[in-house]
Amino acid sequence: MGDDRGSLISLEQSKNIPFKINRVYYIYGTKTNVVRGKHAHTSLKQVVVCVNGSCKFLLDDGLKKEVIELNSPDVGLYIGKNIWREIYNFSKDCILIVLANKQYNEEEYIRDYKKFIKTIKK
Ligand code: T46
Repeated sequence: MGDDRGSLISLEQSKNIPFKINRVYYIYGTKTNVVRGKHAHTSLKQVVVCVNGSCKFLLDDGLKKEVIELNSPDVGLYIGKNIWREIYNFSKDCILIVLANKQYNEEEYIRDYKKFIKTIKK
């Protein structure tokens, strides 16, 4: 919805975000050599937008791995449940905004890769 003044992107639940938004958080100031994530969620759905800078997401469903570089504020990455993610190669100016369908709940995190593989095979 940009115009000659610049760009504007609107995120609306059940319109361009495929769930009810219960939480928004953002990540910035991550050091370049840091790897974030290294976990999966048993029920959480999220959309991630890199509104500034860039980083890479390794996504793994236990069968296939895919690397996606986020480097544009007009791209949203949807991550459903039971997807292992590792986030790395952060540029100094990287800012991620994340919309989530649930409030924060550490109990639905799987932070051990072997446990993740066991869970998805059930
Ligand atoms: C994901 C990536 C992109 C909270 O208290 N509330 C929150 O909403 C979140 C997300 C985290 N926390 C606490 C839990 C930890 O003590 O903040 C600390 C850092 O969280 P975490 O290690 O999970 O952060 P990341 O950057 O590794 O992962 C987060 C999300 O957890 C994850 O779902 O996809 O950002």
